[in-house]
Amino acid sequence: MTQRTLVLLKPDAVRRGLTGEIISRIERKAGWRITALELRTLEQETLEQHYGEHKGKPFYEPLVEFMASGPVVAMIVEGERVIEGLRALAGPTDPIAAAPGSIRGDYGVIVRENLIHASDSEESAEREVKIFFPGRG
Ligand code: RTP
Ligand code: MG
Repeated sequence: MTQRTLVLLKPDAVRRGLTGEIISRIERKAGWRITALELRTLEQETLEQHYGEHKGKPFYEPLVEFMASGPVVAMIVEGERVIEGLRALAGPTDPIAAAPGSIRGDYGVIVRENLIHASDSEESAEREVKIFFPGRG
């Protein structure tokens, strides 16, 4: 089942110089392809659309502030079961609970600064691709 997903390498990943490492893990998965890639500082409006489901939660404001604190790398990744696959490669939200070998498990400590976002379903992927790459909707 070929799918596409929206991936963000969060500002902590860019600041720490981990984007190359993370991108090469994605590229090494057989049959997955990066079909769009951009370094971009996110506008408030984009973040409100992207994280709308979390509005009102205690972590929402600090999350949006963190996500606007520096550039992110936004990507579309396409390939076999890539939605589930990228969630597995990222690991669970809390990096301390994430297994070594996953991106969050290898590099993260703080829940908010967990390096990577990957769409959590086909519906989210389509919605998020349109937000970050409107021309690719
Ligand atoms: P993401 O949406 O970024 O891919 O991460 P996720 O699905 O694993 O986690 P989600 O529940 O959607 O939360 C979005 C992001 O908010 C930050 N967060 N902070 N308790 C907290 O302080 C807290 N909980 C979540 C994380 O950056 C998380 O990835
Ligand atoms: Mg999420």
